[in-house]
Amino acid sequence: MIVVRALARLLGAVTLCLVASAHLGSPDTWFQGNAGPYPVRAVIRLPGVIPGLAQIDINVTGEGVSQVTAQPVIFDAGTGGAPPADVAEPVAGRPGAYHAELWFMQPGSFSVHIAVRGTQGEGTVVVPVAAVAERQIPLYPWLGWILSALGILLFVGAVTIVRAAATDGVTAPGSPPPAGAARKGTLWAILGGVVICLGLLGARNWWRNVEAEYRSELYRPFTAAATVDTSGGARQLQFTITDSVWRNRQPRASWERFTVSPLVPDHGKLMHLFLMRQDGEPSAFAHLHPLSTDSMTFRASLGALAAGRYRAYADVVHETGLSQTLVADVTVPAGAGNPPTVDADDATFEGSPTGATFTLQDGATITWEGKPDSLAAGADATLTFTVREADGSVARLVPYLGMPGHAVVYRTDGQVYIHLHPNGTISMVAQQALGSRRPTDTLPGMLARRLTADAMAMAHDPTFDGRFTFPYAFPSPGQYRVWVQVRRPLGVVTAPFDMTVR
Ligand SMILES: [Cu+2]
Repeated sequence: MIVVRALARLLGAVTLCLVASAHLGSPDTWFQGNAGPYPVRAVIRLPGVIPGLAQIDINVTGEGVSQVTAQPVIFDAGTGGAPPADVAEPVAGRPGAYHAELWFMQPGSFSVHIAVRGTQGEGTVVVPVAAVAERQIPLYPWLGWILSALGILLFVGAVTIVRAAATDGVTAPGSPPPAGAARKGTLWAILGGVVICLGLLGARNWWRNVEAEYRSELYRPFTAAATVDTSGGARQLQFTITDSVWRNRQPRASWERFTVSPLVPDHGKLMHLFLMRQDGEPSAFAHLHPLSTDSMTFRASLGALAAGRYRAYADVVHETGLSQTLVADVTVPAGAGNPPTVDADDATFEGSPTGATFTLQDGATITWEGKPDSLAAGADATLTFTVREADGSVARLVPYLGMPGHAVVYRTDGQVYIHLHPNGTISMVAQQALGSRRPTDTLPGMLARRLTADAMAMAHDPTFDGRFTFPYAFPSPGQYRVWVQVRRPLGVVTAPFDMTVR
């Protein structure tokens, strides 16, 4: 019985453990862009455990494609230190579709280099991926029972062998067992059983250590806190990174060497902060860009944001290309007057969805094209939106943070949050960081300085078509809200939409 209990405990130690994720409940990476002359769409599904096997689906449009490869490259090793690229296999019956599987052997900030070869030449694109252990795979009960049964069988077998060795083993063939052999055999069987149990106890301790080590390497985002400062009359949101790993720049887990590196501006902003009101309809929402007062504290004016209980999601990107979402709860008091937000890219909103089309203040509309009543979790649901002028013509859009439009997907229980762009779930600056790191970028901040200079020089001249898409699949069932933001002559505008995911 001791053995059974020890085995049960050994197996029970491997239990399910889900932690908050880097992307908050939306672990897959979606990408839409160009590999040289070839338009590429890719989804990278990480296993959530390290080491683990990632599933990569690539869709290439364009003629004459002869080969598609995928290669995982960790930030600080470069392509020279990466395993050779895997050739993605064409998917039968789906022209342009390719599938590859890549092993991620250590946690960290990776890029998946997708290379396309064909008659139009060769093109490569870098897709940033944060490969971190986010969960422990549970021991399935049926597997536990099978292993327990086999373990008991082995134990009984081993004890029987020891007993036989002490009795039959020392008896000449054909002759009867000597007197007292049965007692001697029982003693040896007990001794053998005790030795095996001690071995099992040792194995249990070893296993517990391995498990503790794995748990200490599980991803956890930086801890943060948010408060509202009303001392200056206007309401200022103060968002503070309270995490000791960041304060002391001392990594604890091995992957944290990627998060103690400087922050870099994404679309020119060090932090993109979203506030979602938690207490019911009409929903209130803000997209703010707090300025850093020191490396831990960020402040932004709350403008005309309605009072209420909010959850703040702050997106930051490290120089290593690792992006994180930091979460904090905050209560926003009613404001005295409505001071304007300071940053022209900031926007606050209060209102409720009105189906597939939302009418903006200036009479223009934003429509979710082909919006279904509900969607299946995990199903590819390219979200297409059209902005139309009041007269019904498709609008031309000036860039909002370098893009025609931004979208935030949020499950109303707060467990799923992700910021989408037409190029997918990836951060632009993470892509630049992973693509433009040089072997000479050996000191923290060297690459960050170059990326910051590049962001300043970013051209904002083009205008975009008023129709744009976000590649995405809703990760889990639930009630979702999607906020779409574009820039209009009167400023940044927001349109809310609801979606039920089954
Ligand atoms: Cu932003």
